[in-house]
Amino acid sequence: MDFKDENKTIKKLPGFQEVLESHQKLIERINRPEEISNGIYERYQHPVVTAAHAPLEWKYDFNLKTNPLGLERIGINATFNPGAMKWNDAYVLAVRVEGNDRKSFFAIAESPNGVDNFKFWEKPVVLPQTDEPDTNVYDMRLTRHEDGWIYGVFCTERKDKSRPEDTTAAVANAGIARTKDLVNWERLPDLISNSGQQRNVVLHPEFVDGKYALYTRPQDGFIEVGKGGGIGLGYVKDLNNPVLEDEKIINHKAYHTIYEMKNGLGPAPIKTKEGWLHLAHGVRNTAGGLRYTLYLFMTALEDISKVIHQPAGYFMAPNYTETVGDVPNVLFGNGWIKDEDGKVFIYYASSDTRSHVAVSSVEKLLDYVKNTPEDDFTSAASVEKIIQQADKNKSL
Ligand code: M1P
Repeated sequence: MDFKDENKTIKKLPGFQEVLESHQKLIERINRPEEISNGIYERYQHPVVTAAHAPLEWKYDFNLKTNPLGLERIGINATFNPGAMKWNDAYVLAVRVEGNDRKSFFAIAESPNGVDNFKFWEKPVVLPQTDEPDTNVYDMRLTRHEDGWIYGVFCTERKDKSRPEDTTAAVANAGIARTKDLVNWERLPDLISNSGQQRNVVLHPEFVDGKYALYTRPQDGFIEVGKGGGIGLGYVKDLNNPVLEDEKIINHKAYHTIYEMKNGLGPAPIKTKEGWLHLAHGVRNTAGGLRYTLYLFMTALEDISKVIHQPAGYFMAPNYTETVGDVPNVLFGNGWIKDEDGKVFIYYASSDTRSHVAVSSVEKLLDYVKNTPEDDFTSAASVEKIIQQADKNKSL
């Protein structure tokens, strides 16, 4: 890396050429699909965005006078849970970047092909504040709405002031911002709902009866959903006064499933001829802690509150390397992009640490949601389905 001294002459510090070169190599690394696939989607060999992708300009003071030893000044810990959309023919991610200081923020990373060469834009997103500043923001869902705006709905977290003695007590709600260029953002008021807390709130891309439709996840506490939980759907007349009305759970938690403990919607749904495709995460408890996996379901075109297909179990679960990270055993997906030709790029993060892509198509995802057996909630019923399939194959 080149450092400039006071006289603006460029000096090379020992070791920094290597830092620069390895950063460049990482960004330009070609990503290929893994050799083995289940036919439904192809996972890619490398994560698409890691903490090491963060621009060196964010991390280092390049001035030789103020940084004579060439030390990193601001550490980046993780890059995960990205929202996604197509932007001027490029694939862009609104990445949750987390610094060593544990604060998350959003930054746009762009790739020409959706699977590699992701490069952060020059500066992170500057998010305007409401009257009550956010302590932390994360997990932005991008929605290109038919009203002409691009919305970013995200989680805003603040200290729970009703429990001053507990330094871990927090309140989560949905923050709402909108933009026309992904650079300049306008902040709208936070969601106003009857639930104690909200996370995983997602804006539907179309009006429903002239109203904005929002998928929600009402919860009693910060981690525990308590009596609440499930993926909800409610309506807002005016996003300048976003009072959520008629909130109803459309996709419930269920005993002994992958979403036994809680669930939440991922990105805004993809519209297909046969219904709206949804990607969500389900959480179950284990002796080793919570396990987050991804699942799909489909809702009706004429009634977005009606689930018409839901395969049993998970669509994607953490593989061996993905289980490792800051919060182990987590896959979380809040961004996907459908191309004109029907290809679908599913962006997901593993273990709250780095972001990946898996590629599928609308055709395959529809086949998956329609033809994968649904959950009948007992071991005996699962065995019966396997035997039926094996018998059918025998008679071929
Ligand atoms: O640590 C796993 C995930 O936990 C939360 O998701 P949920 O509210 O569904 O439990 C979020 O903090 C998410 O960012 C995180 O990845």
